Amino acid sequence: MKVLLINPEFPDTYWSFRHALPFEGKRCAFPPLGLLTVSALLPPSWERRLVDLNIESLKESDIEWADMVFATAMLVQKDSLRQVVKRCKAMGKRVVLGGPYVTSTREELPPADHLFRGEAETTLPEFVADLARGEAKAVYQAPERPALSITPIADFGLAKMKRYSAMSVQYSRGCPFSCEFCDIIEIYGRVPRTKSSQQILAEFDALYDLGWRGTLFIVDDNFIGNKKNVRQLMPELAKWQKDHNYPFSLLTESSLNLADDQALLASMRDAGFRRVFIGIETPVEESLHEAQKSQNRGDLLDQVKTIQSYGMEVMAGFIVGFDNDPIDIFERQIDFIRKSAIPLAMVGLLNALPDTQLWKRLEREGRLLGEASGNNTVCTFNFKTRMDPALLIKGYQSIMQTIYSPREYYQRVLDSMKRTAQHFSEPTHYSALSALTTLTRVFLKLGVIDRERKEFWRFFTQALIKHRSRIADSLRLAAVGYHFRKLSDAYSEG
Ligand code: B12
Ligand code: SF4
Repeated sequence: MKVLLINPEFPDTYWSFRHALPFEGKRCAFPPLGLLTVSALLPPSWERRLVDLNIESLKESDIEWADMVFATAMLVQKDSLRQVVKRCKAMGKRVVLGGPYVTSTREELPPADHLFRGEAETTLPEFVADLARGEAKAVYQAPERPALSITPIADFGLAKMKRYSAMSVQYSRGCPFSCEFCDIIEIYGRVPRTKSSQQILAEFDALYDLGWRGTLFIVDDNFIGNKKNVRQLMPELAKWQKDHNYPFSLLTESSLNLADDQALLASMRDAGFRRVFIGIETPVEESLHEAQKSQNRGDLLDQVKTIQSYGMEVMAGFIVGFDNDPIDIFERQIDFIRKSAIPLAMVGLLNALPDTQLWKRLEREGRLLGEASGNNTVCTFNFKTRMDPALLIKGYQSIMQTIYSPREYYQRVLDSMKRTAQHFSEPTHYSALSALTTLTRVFLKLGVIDRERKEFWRFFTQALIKHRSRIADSLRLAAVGYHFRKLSDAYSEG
């Protein structure tokens, strides 16, 4: 059996990092871990190929080669998914779909032969057996959420690693909180399930043996969802990193209550965590209450500062469009982001995702307008907002323009670098040649061609004086800032 695994294309959003990747000569930020996991669940004798449309195009010869096509998708990939299915069906292929979009959408899906709803650890082996008997079903619905002890090591070798700027692993699924807008807890549950320490370290080994060095994204919904297990893992992870001379710079997602646990923060620092993404959402208490985000309470700015003091750059999600947002919400978000020293502040408009508590409430209130695009940075709503939508969009654009204006952004980077200053030096895995190439590209684009070059040199001089040992980090942040500025320009025009 020959299986072609396809990851559809993402639109140009914050997380695509599309305008920043060319600086380091990469095509895409992260590999499609869902498909790499699916591949590992297939019988070893089956042949497989991966085509990630974010790094390459889908050739007719690839489709011809395959007996079966497996595609995944998030909501934001649905248009590309539709095209993929159309092409593969037109060439007479059996098409299998799975992933978060297929699991949670209420829309009509493209005409595939087999649909997988939910996690595939138990349903895929069932499908393989059914297929052998000629009795494969049209829909496979995972009966329950499987224990991660049965999740195999992802087939990392299938990915063209050099084209990605980071690799991904997953330690846990699910989150114990109950934010109203969140579909994680609907798809992956409220009881966080983790892999064992041996399992995750085996994945670190696999990536190390394949030659990966650099950023590793632990893609958990909430890394500290099961604190007991994470506390056990940390010393082992720290030892692994030390034994291998710190090959991976770790990035993960966590809830803000990470700030309450200084022992855990210290152990994460020791294990090599250098960046953490946090859902802060809003500084407005009433809106946090509305969103049932009870874990974000107290002095949020102070909590961000605590995390930064352990050497971790904080990245964060922010939302505007809550019913309780006051008229000055835009200024308040800007003010908070400025004071927080969070360079990568991902601000989005509230959207209701299918099956969430928010979706159900808006449906009850007769305010739901249809399914969202999944891209919460395009200026549309899928529900009737309390605030005038035109005002919301204008305010949203003003936040984007302000926080990504070069002077504001570079100041936040410098503030963040000051707060995260530690004694660890730059990772040793950067090759001198690639560092030099990146440096040249950044200098040329941001220091010579770009209209904001004066701000760049002002920033770079400061970084050189104050953070000489972290030049690679400052260049990375300058490149990412350019990406966000490009996006904010595009949104303001749109
Ligand atoms: C890592 C990640 C990303 C990475 C993407 C990496 C990549 N290339 O895939 C990045 C950071 C880029 C990203 C971005 C976004 N993401 Co994201 N992301 C995740 C996260 C945290 C982990 C994904 C992952 O690797 N999981 C591990 C694998 C093993 O799990 P899995 O994909 O679910 O796969 C299992 C099953 O679903 C199934 N399966 C999956 N595919 C297939 C295919 C077949 C054929 C079969 C049989 C089975 C199958 O088998 C697997 C094993 O059980 C998930 C949450 C989550 N827990 O999954 C959100 C999640 C997928 N993201 C989400 C969203 C909304 C986004 C953004 C739109 C956020 C934003 N507003 O900007 C952006 C859009 C991307 C873009 N560039 O425009 C939503 C999707 C909601 C939806 N209904 O589609 C999720 C569920 C989380 C959330 N609620 O925020 N994301
Ligand atoms: S903390 Fe994050 S993952 Fe957990 S329920 Fe809230 S939004 Fe979802």
